[in-house]
Amino acid sequence: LQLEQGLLRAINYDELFLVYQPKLDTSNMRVIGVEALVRWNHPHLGVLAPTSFVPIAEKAGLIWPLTEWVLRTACSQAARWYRNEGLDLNVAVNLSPSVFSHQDLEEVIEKSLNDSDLPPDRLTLEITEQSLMIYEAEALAVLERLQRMGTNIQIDDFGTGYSSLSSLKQYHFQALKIDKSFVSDVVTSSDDAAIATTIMFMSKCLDMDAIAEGVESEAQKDFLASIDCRYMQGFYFSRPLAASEMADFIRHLP
Ligand code: G
Ligand code: G
Ligand code: MN
Ligand code: NA
Repeated sequence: LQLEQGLLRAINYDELFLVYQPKLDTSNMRVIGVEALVRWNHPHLGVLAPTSFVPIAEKAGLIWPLTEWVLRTACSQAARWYRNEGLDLNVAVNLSPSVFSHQDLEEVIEKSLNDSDLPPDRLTLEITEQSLMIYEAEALAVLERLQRMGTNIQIDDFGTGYSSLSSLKQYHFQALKIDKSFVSDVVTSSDDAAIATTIMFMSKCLDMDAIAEGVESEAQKDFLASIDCRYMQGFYFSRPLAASEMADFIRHLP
């Protein structure tokens, strides 16, 4: 209950902040985009990870104001990187399934883009398979309009939920993100290697990109490269960074 009450204050009084984890094209070591990840700088408990408060936000009906805050902050940061540092970065925001039931979702996304003057193709929405299952028809219609507007849609944690393979066929998403639970043992587990290889194959057949998440070692990177997975994200390349650290990170890439 205390976290719940604190969360409303956190959203309204800037106790939340975003960190940004680079996604790389490992064929040329360029950054293809960054994923915004929310943190809560709690006045007594210190910095909290989203796993400890996003579920609370869901239960307390605060996921919508939280999502609005994240969208607004991520879009204005992407615009600021470009304006102040000449960094042209695509920024990705995670959308919980429940926000698809909100009637203002499209409007808030458009407003976040307009207010920050960010071109729609610089925004990526990371959605999970659940969003496609629970809100199938509505979610697909909303996503189709958002994609027509120019935003990119990626399927997060791919392979961990009930894959809506029929919606993958009906609808052309930009990318599948291979969940880190398959990447962590991809070198030692033949099952995980088979799953990663299958997701790669499927994404190619469906003309989507695939991005491996949670890459922590050179061996994982090499295996993924061997199955033609060029897009990767993970601690091996970079932990999530403060906005102010991004220019330096990019400057020091090989
Ligand atoms: O950021 P971290 O590395 O701890 O992420 C943990 C989980 O929290 C991930 O599943 C991630 O997708 C989720 N998450 C991070 N930021 C956001 C956010 O802004 N909104 C939602 N809905 N989930 C987020
Ligand atoms: O569900 P989602 O993919 O949005 O989750 C992103 C989460 O994964 C964040 O909590 C982020 O900090 C975490 N993460 C990013 N890279 C790595 C990594 O290489 N290893 C592990 N274990 N977690 C990672
Ligand atoms: Mn994500
Ligand atoms: Na994920």
